[in-house]
Amino acid sequence: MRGKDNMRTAAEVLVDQLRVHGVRHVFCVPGESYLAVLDALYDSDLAVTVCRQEGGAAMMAEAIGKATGRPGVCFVTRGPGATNASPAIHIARQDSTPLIVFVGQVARDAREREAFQELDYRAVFGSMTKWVTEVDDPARVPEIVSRAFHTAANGRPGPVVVSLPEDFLTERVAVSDAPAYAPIETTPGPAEMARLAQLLAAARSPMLILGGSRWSQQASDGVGRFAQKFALPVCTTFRRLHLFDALNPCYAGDLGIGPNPKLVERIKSSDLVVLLGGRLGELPSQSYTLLDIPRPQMTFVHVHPGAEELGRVYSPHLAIHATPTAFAAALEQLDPRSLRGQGEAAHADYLAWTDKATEQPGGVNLGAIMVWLRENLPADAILCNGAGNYAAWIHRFFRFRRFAQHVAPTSGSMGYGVPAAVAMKRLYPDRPVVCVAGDGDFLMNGQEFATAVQYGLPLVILIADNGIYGTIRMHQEREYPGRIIATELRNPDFAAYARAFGGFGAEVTRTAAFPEAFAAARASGKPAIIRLAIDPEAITPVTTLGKIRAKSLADRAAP
Ligand SMILES: Cc1ncc(C[n+]2csc(CCOP(=O)(O)OP(=O)(O)O)c2C)c(N)n1
Ligand SMILES: [Mg+2]
Repeated sequence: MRGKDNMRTAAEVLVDQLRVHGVRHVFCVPGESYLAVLDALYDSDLAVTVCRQEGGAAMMAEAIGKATGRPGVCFVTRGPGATNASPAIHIARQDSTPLIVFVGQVARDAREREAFQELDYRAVFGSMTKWVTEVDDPARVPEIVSRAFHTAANGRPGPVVVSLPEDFLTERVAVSDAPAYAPIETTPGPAEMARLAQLLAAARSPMLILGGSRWSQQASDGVGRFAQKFALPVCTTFRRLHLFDALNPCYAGDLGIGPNPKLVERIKSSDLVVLLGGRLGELPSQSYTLLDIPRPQMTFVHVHPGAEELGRVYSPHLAIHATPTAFAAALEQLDPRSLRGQGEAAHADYLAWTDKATEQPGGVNLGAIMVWLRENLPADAILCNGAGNYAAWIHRFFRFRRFAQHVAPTSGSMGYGVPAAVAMKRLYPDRPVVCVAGDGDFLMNGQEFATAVQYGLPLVILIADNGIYGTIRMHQEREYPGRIIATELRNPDFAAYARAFGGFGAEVTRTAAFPEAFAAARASGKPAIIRLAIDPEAITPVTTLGKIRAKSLADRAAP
């Protein structure tokens, strides 16, 4: 409770700083180490979501950072609370997402004794974060929190961890609030844009690749208009499909796992590649085979908000240190008159690749369900997922139309979809939210279904249940055919699981039954789980487990 002397506790100052910096949602699992912060939240108007595991809470905050571009915030307790939160910190790092994790710490006079649950956060999170710190002077809370927001959100965004010793949180202090942080837009220089115009005008087969963070709907629309004007083909990197309207006549598809071979060919044979916002990491670069390292084989322009990313892997012919938002605005002013790309042909390839679901073994065709969802979900619906082979059908067949319509980890962390869906439904109560999860993936954070029930969040979770850790089984059959170990799963009754938590549960064993089950899930008004009975043979949209095993055996038998 706030004192009458105009002094605030460090915890109260901290919560007031969150408000100053525009935070609306806080995710947490409580701990005795930061009771004073919880008490300060009691008096604030911030929406607090209490979760079942810090892994879920921190991923929810990360999802907020992804969808809004502003730091997501979570509070976890010391030691085990902090280590449970580490998957989300790693995701925020690899996905370039602004995230601030506040962690309880032992009292200042007990530090360095390995007190109860004590951890050296600088050592533990040092290589995973942009910044880790421990505050111990209440008067410096406004300064430290302000730096945390600036650091997490600016340049290449990423995670920040702030450790809060328990005893310091209740100390009273007279200190002023910091001003609100503002995102710093790094804009391209006129000489760089002039050079880019020359390169584009001279190119015969250019390609624009979009990735990374620091985007907005406006930036995506701006790039879309520029592309259309000059028929410039545009593709997206792994799990960044939402950065461009899939039905823009220049959209060429996404560079993920199992991309359209025609797209890969088109990029390899292009004479100019402009990479906007992304790092072109291992997955989109097709295991670093797409562009030569360090000097790409074609003229290569890299636009990135983090100066340290320019020249880190690829040595660009032209490096532009700019945020995608600022670059998109500058791009609209650019006039490379003679530019005429192959946008229409690239888009025709994309449409043909994604038009119809491929044939699959078993009663439920996940591709057909994605096609149904893309045709029947309202335009403002959000899709969330984690990692597993099931996601291949989302990437291939769902056509994302707007920014942040897809919330999923480029870092390939399982267990992300359920917490992300909870966060999206908390943030946007009026927008339909669908989570697609694998059976393995779902149970890594399935406990957060309880959080959805607790807050009355009617999201719909589709569990693609094939009874296996399918991705790993696929690799296993390729490398060690027939030697199946540790990839089979005996699953619970997922529909009954949903009902036991107080939600809606259903099961679909035939594709044709899906629309009715989906309608019933939505009509229930409750958080819902629909189990999809997927044949384990249906391992990717283009092949089966049996075929992978047979090929591997045949390759081994060959002299
Ligand atoms: C946290 C985490 N642990 C392990 C992995 C390795 N991994 C990647 S996909 C996968 C299996 C996913 O299984 P499931 O969710 O059932 O999807 P499926 O591949 O069967 O469609 C595993 C274990 C990972 N990516 N992330
Ligand atoms: Mg599975």
